[in-house]
Amino acid sequence: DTAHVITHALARDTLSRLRDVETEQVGFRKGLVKLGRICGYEIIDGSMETEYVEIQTPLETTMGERVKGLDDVVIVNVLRAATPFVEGLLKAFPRAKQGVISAGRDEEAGMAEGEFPITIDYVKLPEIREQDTVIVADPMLATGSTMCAVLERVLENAPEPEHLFVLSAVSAPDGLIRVGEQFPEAELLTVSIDDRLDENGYIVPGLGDAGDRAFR
Ligand code: U5P
Repeated sequence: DTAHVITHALARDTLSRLRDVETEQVGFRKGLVKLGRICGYEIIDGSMETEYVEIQTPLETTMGERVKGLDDVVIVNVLRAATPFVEGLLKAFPRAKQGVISAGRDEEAGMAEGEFPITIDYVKLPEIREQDTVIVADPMLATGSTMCAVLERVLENAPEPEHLFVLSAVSAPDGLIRVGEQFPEAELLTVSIDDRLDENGYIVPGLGDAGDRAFR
């Protein structure tokens, strides 16, 4: 019970297209944008409250609802694969602030004891406040090495936010366990928990290298 799986039928449909090796770059990017939007709606539905507001329709005054906290959202884009995913999230959270972290696995160094060394090149984050909902998005959570390095930077010198979501499209059990152990306050959200990691640290069945499929 380490993670919450987003089971919306459109999320499963969209992820299946992303997995398909026949889905080329434009389709892949569009799919990630769509999946980001669906995941954003699921986050709102699952964890954000509404308040009642009086509204005037063209006919009469009635009670309506408004989602609370939409001004207090910070989305962290883990470059580069998360960029289209975050574009979709921003459709659900149009007033979110966006942080950017360039973090990547040193794949030349290789995987040792289930972890990769992580290089962080660029970090630009908005201020994080207690009332914020922070969403750290990376389409793939494999060994969890990237996410743990990113979360360390996001949380240093910041108060504990109201919500800290770690959002991935595809995750591996090992990575979820690692992130859950190192950051127990994080709420892990994913569209699929896949079977395993291969010897190169790729998720199987997975969808391949998300950054390459979106951008190369
Ligand atoms: N990654 C993929 N596909 C995989 C495994 C990893 O694209 O099957 C990339 C992702 O872009 C992500 C990072 O940023 O590696 C996550 O790997 P890890 O640090 O969790 O091992």
